[in-house]
Amino acid sequence: MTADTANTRAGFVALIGEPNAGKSTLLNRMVGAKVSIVTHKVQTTRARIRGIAMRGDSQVVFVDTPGIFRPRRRLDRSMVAAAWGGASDADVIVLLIEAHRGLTEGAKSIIESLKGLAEGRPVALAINKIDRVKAEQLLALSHEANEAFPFLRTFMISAEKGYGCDDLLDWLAETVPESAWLYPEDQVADLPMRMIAAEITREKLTLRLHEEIPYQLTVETEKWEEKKDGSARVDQIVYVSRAGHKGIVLGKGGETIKSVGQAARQELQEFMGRPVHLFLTVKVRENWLDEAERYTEMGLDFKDGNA
Ligand SMILES: Nc1nc2c(ncn2[C@@H]2O[C@H](COP(=O)(O)OP(=O)(O)OP(=O)(O)O)[C@@H](O)[C@H]2O)c(=O)[nH]1
Ligand SMILES: [Mg+2]
Repeated sequence: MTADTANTRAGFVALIGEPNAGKSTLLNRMVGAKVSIVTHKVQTTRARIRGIAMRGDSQVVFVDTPGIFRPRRRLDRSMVAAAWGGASDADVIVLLIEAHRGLTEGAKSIIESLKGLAEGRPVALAINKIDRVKAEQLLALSHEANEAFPFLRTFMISAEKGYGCDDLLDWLAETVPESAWLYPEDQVADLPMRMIAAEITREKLTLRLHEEIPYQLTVETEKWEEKKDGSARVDQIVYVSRAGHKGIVLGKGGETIKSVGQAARQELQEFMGRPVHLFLTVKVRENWLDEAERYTEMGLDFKDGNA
């Protein structure tokens, strides 16, 4: 054993579950910074996003994944494949289910797939959003879920309020393998800045736009320029798939895109701790959902075959 690994532990922990289960909220809570975007809508996260938490001598690298659901479009298939890829590469898997929704058909189907994939790896259950239910309900749910799968541990948590999160992190810190740390101690995310910046803008768009539109757009950081005064100029493109969507994203007199830009700039500035000039351009690109390059930009594998 080298001096580096004498007492340290490090490993990957995949957070998996149905869309909206609270995976990204939990990752941000564990890391203590907003690394992954969160909205009240399903299918917010599109790719694997790593956030790093330190606990004693352990480094726990959380892998946030897209929600697992029955895919319909090509993008859906890539997202679900990324989620399972995250789980199969991880040292430890945490399945999140929502306390108030219980063991849904979707959760049961994830559990069935987990049976083949777990292969002796530690798998824990996190019943999230316990702030939304009465304590009595939790025992029955925990029992039902543990009948369906031999979870090594069950945690009752609220990712939003923080309940139970310390216990979960303690357990993960002692469960990841003995290893040298995988990242510098002070690093919180493993995602290029241009991608974090694009995700922040996509979050603001998703929060302000309705129905199908958030699912039909993508954001890319096209240019990143460091200025002499310490600020950064960031140019992004919002790709929409229909001409009609462009007007909606822009809003009356450009109001919507303006408020999205302001909110995104503010958050990006807070994240970077310095001034940012953000420029958004909306472009119609009917086939972006079938273009391999768009998937590469998102950090997803492009799935061949019909969507
Ligand atoms: N009440 C309550 N709400 C929560 C809790 N954790 C997350 N939420 C909310 O649930 C919604 C979804 O949270 P996300 O973290 O985006 O969920 P996700 O699993 O990453 O969703 P996808 O990326 O779409 O798969 C947001 O509105 C969160 O604020 C919790 O502990 N309690
Ligand atoms: Mg998410």
